[in-house]
Amino acid sequence: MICLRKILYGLPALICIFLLNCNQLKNNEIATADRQATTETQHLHAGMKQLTISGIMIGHQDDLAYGVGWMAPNGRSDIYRICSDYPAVFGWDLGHMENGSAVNLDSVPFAEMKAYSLQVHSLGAINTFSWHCNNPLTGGSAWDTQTPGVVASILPGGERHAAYRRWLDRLAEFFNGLTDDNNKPIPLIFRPFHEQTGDWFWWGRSHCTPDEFIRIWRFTVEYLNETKQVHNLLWAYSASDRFEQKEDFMERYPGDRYVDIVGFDQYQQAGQSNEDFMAVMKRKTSLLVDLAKEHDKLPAITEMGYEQIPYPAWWTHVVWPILKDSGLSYALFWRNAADRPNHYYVPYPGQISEENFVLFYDLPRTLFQKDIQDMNLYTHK
Ligand code: BMA
Repeated sequence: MICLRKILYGLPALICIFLLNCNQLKNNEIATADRQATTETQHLHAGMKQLTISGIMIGHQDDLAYGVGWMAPNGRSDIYRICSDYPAVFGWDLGHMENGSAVNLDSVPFAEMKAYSLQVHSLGAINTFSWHCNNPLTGGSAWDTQTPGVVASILPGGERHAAYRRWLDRLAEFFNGLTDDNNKPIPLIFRPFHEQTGDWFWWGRSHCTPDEFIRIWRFTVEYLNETKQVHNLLWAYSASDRFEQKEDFMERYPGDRYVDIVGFDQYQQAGQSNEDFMAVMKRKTSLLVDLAKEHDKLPAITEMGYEQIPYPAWWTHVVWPILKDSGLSYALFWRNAADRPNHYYVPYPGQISEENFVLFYDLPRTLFQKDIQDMNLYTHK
């Protein structure tokens, strides 16, 4: 059932369902970066495009794994606790999988992440994976930027290249192992080497040349798609907040044949006024959406938030004005940590923006899980 609250207002959504069900994969044209992407993955890509007509999907990182004051496994979600609905997009992070660790850098066991991802898929919602991988040269964290030449070291011919292939082998096994009841790999979004316009990760702007960045990105795509036969990925290229012009955003862009989704990550900082945040976000979002149109990509805010949401009406007064006429596919809000009391980005019961989040949820064009479950994003013909 489509959620009733949105039927009342949601004519665009109904039109969208109609379009989704009668118009897919025109002329067998393959529009995904991976030309051998599974049919379901191509459907997801086409379906996400169509969905931008009816609204913007709302996402949350680690939504099912933990939240403020609770840890899984217990099938909870801070968004569900407030709205009786789940987000439409679920973010996960693969950091530490590269080492063969059983848990990720935020203590989520990969076995559970797999189960959650399958649950998300069965709900008709979307999974996106980022990768805060360790430094392959020093063994330090993703934030270890002291040693130069790390990206160069994992390129073909580099001293850590073989090790990097082993990392990708582990990711490939995970991606290929995410299979549905029919033994088909579930489509997902992969967002590696994110925030590359910033300097805080070893793959960041001041730690490798544009050419090195582009080469490692393309190698990663080709290795997973061709060597490892992973064909359930949409590739997301996502910048940090450090870009002013299109040229800054595009400096490390790997090319249209290697990207499906373009995005950026940006947070409202403590002390930053709502007006300032809205102005910056509107300007950058419009720049992103223009770029996405020029390159025929899906635009998204791949991370967003205001830590502790100190302003009670933030969702309808700040977030919605940014998103509402943007043309974005989705916006993903960051995690509600269970072990860091002040590190949360969506409300939980009792948080000061809880009521306002429900108003935001009730807006006809914010899309949550119940709004997209009947879109048959993966299977429509
Ligand atoms: C950051 C923080 C960290 C976390 C990292 C990767 O923004 O939330 O606590 O380890 O993301 O998820």
